[in-house]
Amino acid sequence: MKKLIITAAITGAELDKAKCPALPITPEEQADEAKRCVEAGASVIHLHVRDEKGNPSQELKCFKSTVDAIRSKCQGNQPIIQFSTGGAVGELMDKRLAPLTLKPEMASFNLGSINFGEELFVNSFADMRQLASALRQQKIVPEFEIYDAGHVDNLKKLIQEKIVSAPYHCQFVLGVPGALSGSIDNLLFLARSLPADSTWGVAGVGRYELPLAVHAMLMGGNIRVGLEDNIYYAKGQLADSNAQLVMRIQRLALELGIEVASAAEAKQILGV
Ligand code: KMH
Ligand code: ZN
Repeated sequence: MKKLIITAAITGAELDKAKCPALPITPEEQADEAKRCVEAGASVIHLHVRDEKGNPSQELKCFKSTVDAIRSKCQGNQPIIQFSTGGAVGELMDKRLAPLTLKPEMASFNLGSINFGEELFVNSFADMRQLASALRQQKIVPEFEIYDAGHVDNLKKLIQEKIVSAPYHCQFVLGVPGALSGSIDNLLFLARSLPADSTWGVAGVGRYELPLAVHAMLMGGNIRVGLEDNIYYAKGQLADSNAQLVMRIQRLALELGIEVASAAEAKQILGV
């Protein structure tokens, strides 16, 4: 049976410690949290970073200090580090691409524009072509972020244009206010709409995180959890840490007889 890849989205760009006291912000906090997540079964760290003031940043130097801290904390069991190229809402593509010269193993590839709460998260076709070219240049494996049903069609359009090539690692990010909600029907629809030669995972936002994760497990998909997507462990109970959310997935997988991929195995599966 296929091994389960768990991604931990540990920080994101939208939260602060006032809303989520457990949120790792500094390179040291992010590295400690990444290590705990890897020990709990995560093999991919989806990474956003902050500047000295704790604000979201796409500056190369901020990514570098966090990556260096993670690499030195996780010696002997290095996760795949996946840079966010989405950044914070409103950031332009040139800035979003700046840290890619650090050549992380993976980077997110947002497949279209959506309403993001009251704001707009813009990913035009021109943006996507620019991103694809930067990833190709640096030999970085993309993870295709799908927030809405039409984003699968956008992926197919980019395939037709030969802008991107197989295999396609897709992440359904469901439940963003302004995009597709996290119903099981939506997950089933998306999973059967993907192009051939795709793998997929699901990141449920907020209350969708756990039910979508459980369904994905049974469907042979991968799972992303973490404070970027969901700050609660249960209704009204804030999560203590990202690792707590990862550990729950690890336990559920164990009960179902599903093996969790190690970081080395995930690297092989994802071809990084
Ligand atoms: N912060 C969101 C607006 C990504 O990492 O590529 C976008 C995001 C996607 O988190
Ligand atoms: Zn992100």
